[in-house]
Amino acid sequence: MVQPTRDDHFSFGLWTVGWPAADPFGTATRPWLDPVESVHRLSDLGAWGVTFHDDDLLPFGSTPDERSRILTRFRAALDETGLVVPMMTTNTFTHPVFKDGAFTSNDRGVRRFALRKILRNLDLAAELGASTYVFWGGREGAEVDSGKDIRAALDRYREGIDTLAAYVKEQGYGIRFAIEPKPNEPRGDILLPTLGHALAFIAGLEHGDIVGVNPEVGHEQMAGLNYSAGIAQALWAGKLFHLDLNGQRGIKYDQDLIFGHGDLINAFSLVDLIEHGAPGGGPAYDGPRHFDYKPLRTEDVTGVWDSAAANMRTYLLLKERAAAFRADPEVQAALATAGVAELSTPTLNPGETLADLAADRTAFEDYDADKAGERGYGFGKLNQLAVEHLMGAR
Ligand code: 3MF
Ligand code: MG
Ligand code: MG
Ligand code: MG
Repeated sequence: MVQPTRDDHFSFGLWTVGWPAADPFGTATRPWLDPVESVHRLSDLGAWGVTFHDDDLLPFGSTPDERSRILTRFRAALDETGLVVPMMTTNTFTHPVFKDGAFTSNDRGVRRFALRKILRNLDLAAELGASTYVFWGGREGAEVDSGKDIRAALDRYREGIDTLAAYVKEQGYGIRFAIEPKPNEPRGDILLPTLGHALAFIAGLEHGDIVGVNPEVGHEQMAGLNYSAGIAQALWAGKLFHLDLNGQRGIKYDQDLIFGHGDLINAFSLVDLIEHGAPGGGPAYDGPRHFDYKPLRTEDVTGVWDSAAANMRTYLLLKERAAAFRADPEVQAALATAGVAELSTPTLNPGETLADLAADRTAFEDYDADKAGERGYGFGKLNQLAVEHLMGAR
């Protein structure tokens, strides 16, 4: 059960296992990793897919010859292993040209260059069969309030996404976009800082029908938010197109820990939600289980592959524990006490008007608010059952 298979749909970014572990205070602690080796190692571990930024595979500034040589080798590795490329994305953050952003740089030439860079990689994504294209706008932001007109920046962000979405439709690529929110790092303040901001932005797009979100565990938690609650809202909105699984311990820099190595209780409720759907039914997530983590800087190459395996193993263990939680009659009883299913009943009766409600004395005049206020919901007991299942104590 805890041995990953292709059916689990686990995918990894090339930039995760391939991170050489340079940070703002220290140089790399690990050698460059050949993407072809990553494909083989991930496949051996039971992964199903590999994802990447253009520059992860094809270094910035590669000549057409270099690009085709690298792509030939990479495709051969995919063919040999059967690994798929479910998602691709663009690096619009590393090169100094993007230091003030890509879609939202104050410099118009940079914005035009960014569009071209993304367009070229979208064509490659279509060729490789990717169905999701992620936009993480890490440099779309500012440190200085008066240095960025946020309204104009959002206009340009919208222009960029809509222009590219229109292109994808015209070309008939079966690709959907997924915006990845993050509150800060590398910019002091990043545009579309949370999943909620991104959903509001998407609602104002012309081509928003093919645009959803790619929320990352750590990014939402860096904003102090509840990841699984956010994922539930994205599912509710029909906008959970992809996700980035990892771990984070509180409001600090982006840790990209192994999945579950941060808020384990929230990871449990997340896996329960995306595997089983809401308690009263409702859509579960059927897209890739994508890991965007970083092997700790302290690890050697052995630690890289151990940590990749750990992400999948933790996910599968949580899936097993969540199934046991759902099946437990004591949990069912606790859910009933808490009234969880009752929330799915509409507040008004079918056909009932506000005038009918106003005439219903049992709803107000004869309603015993004090008595209702005495109700115990038993949420603490319910959560203890979750914790005990999570610990393998039940
Ligand atoms: C940074 C990230 C990014 C995105 C990636 C798009 C470099 O905090 O999470 O990883 O996930 O750019 O997939
Ligand atoms: Mg992160
Ligand atoms: Mg990240
Ligand atoms: Mg990410």
